[in-house]
Amino acid sequence: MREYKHQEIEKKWQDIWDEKQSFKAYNDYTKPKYYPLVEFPYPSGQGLHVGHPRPYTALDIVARKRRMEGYNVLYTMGWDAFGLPTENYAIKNKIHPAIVTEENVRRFKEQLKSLGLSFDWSREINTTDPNYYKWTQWIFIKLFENGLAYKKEMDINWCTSCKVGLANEEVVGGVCERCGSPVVKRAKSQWMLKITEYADRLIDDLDDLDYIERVKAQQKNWIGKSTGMEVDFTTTAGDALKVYTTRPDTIYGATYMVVSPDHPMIDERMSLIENYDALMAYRDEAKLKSDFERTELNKDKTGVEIKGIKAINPASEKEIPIFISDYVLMTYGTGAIMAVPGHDTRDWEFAKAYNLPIIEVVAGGNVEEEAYTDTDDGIIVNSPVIDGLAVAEAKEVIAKFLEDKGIGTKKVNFKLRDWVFSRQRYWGEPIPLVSCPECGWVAIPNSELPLTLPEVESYEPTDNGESPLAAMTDWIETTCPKCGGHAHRETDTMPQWAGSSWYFLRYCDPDNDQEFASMESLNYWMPVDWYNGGMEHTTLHLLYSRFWHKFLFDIGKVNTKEPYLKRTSHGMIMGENNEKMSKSRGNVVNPDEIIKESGADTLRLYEMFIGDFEKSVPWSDNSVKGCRRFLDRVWNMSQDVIEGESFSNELEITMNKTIKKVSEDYETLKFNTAIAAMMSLINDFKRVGHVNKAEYKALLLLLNPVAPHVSEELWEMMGFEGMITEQKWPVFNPDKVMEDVIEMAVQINGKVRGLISIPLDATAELARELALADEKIKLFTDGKTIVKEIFVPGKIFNIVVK
Ligand code: ANZ
Ligand code: ZN
Repeated sequence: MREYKHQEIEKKWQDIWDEKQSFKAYNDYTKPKYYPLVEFPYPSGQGLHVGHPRPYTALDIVARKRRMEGYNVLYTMGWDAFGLPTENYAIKNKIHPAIVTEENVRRFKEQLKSLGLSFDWSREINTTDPNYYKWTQWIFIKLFENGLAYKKEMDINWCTSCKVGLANEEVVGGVCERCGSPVVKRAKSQWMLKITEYADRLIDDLDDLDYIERVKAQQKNWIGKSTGMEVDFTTTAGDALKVYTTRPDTIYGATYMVVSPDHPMIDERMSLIENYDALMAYRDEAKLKSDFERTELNKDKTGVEIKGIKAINPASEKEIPIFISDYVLMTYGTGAIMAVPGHDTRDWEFAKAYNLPIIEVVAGGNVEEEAYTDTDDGIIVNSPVIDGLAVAEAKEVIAKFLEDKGIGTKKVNFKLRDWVFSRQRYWGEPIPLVSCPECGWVAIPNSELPLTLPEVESYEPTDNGESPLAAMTDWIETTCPKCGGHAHRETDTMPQWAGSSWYFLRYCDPDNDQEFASMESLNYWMPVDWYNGGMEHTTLHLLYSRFWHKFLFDIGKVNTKEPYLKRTSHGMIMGENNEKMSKSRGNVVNPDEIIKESGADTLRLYEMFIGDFEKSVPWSDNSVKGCRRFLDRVWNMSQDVIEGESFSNELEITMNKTIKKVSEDYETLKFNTAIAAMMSLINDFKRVGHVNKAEYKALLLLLNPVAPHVSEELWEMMGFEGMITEQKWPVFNPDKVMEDVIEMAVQINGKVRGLISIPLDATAELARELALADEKIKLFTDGKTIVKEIFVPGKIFNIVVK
């Protein structure tokens, strides 16, 4: 018996697959297609993390199974390679980011190849390749031409350490998502993309998609559709102060108003305001806080009353004070609110701190103790126009009342903001626009694409917030494509999210130099059938790419309104002690070492076996060894295989059941239970004392998607025909998967009183014996006489007692 030498075997089959192009996706449009997709990695300097193989192996299993089921499968890989870490590394080590990228990609690719993933490497793409980003720039120009890209002076999130503007999504808990440094507000003119124009469609179209629920919920929350009213409150300054509220039914309880510290009314009404300086001091303080800090619950409420101006509550007609406070943001609604301390927690905390009246307008709580917010089924009180009405009805009646008075309009708001699309950094796609004093912003002609990054002396970001490209005078000075006059190039670059917003389209036709992909290839391959990726990308990449795709659909460049039919997500792999793996904790597991010591098949099997795919799991060296032992057993068993071209009688049911279980579990992310079923199959082989060729073949076929190298080797060693990757997926016989023990309901006088576990082919005698021994059923039969029994084999047992 030969030894299981994983290093030799794995190298051997990887070379054969390469040479035979076993996993090539053909543009053979007559075959049924399947397009599984995994998120392409950012090739960081750390190399592959053991977290990467988890999702890649999962969809590799699906891809391999689909090929065996007769599909033409497009499963491939690429590099999302623009971005800050590479640029920061380049700055520190004075190496061009393109060279750093090349080196990192080389290493990543070698590592991924050593995992035996069935990627079609002929379709590999790289977002930093000018032949790729030519099309990223082309799409940007289309967005610009269609009015969806615009430049705007705005307060942006500025990372004090990376020296770069960040999108809201990149600020987590008030700090930079990448480096953890504080984020402050800074005014800067930025390119923006109007993702908000797609807000409704991005929500509504989720209904038709097979995304896991938590992804749908997070996207909906992030877009944050809110239905309410804008209402004008008159002020003693003579003009109206407009608020946004989702609770117009509580208007009688509005005992004061709050405007954002940067609300324009403050400067507009400066002459009437008695404490302007105090307001300015507060405004300056608020600038230092992030939106997250400002709107957090459970923080001390602060604010300053605007002295000299009062407002009138249009329902109660009472005069009420106006405050500025940082818990009201200028960037949402109208930047002003009617405060209802009886029924809003933040307002309640503020009212307590500033001794403002709290009025109950929905009955049921105790508003002196806390805000009563759970009011969906409440009844309105202390509100003349709507007293006694239920909340839902009161909303309608008061809306009509305010509309009739001409001071209220219904309004829908979204939390989603337009996407800040420019970065003041070097290592990104140049924005292909020029600024002309005569014509304004003009796109460069297609013939000049790609607009490549020029070589610069230094990639260092500048303290004044300009991109390093701004120092490149030769490059900047250009002529206007429209009027031929003197013009300047845009020096900002695109954010890292640009290249990944459409990469799945490029995989369909990666070498096309006429279009980003031909319509023919898109018609065939799109949409992606199954996309698996990290939960952390739900509100960023996943939303951005859906937006770009919808836009491309609108301009007739893609054939489907959604890019991905199905979205699932994997849990993270943690350190042994359940903490995040990190260099500083010293708990990082290197996949190369596992592959070297135990083999890629073991690593793949282990990562699929380790636990519920959707949950995070701690690493365990011990179970890695256990997984290797399982493969050893499969290997050693090869020498005991006896003749037999069909399943033996003893194993027929077991074989069919295992095929069914493994096939179904692979489709529903239950890789761990699929593997457990194969482990138990081996025990069954031992139990009955033999395994024949048909049975062993089936096991190898089922195992192949998880452990492709060793299953190929054993297939060859056994002298089975062809390569295992060229075989058909095994099918089960539905007649042979019946359970042999079932749970049968027992009825006493027509009511189900208990369940008995009983063999499928049991007789009425056995059923009676089991039923009368059951504790629950005994309660109904003890001391009674059985007058009749009706036994329906395999279905139900009826007893009539007196
Ligand atoms: C009165 C009221 C009474 C409110 C009540 C709530 C409860 P969503 O659902 O998130 O859209 N609001 C409006 N603009 C704001 C801003 N710029 N900054 C902070 N808060 C703002 O929330 C809408 C509610 O948030 C609005 O309805 C308003 O408070 C507040 F029992 O008006 B409400
Ligand atoms: Zn011009």
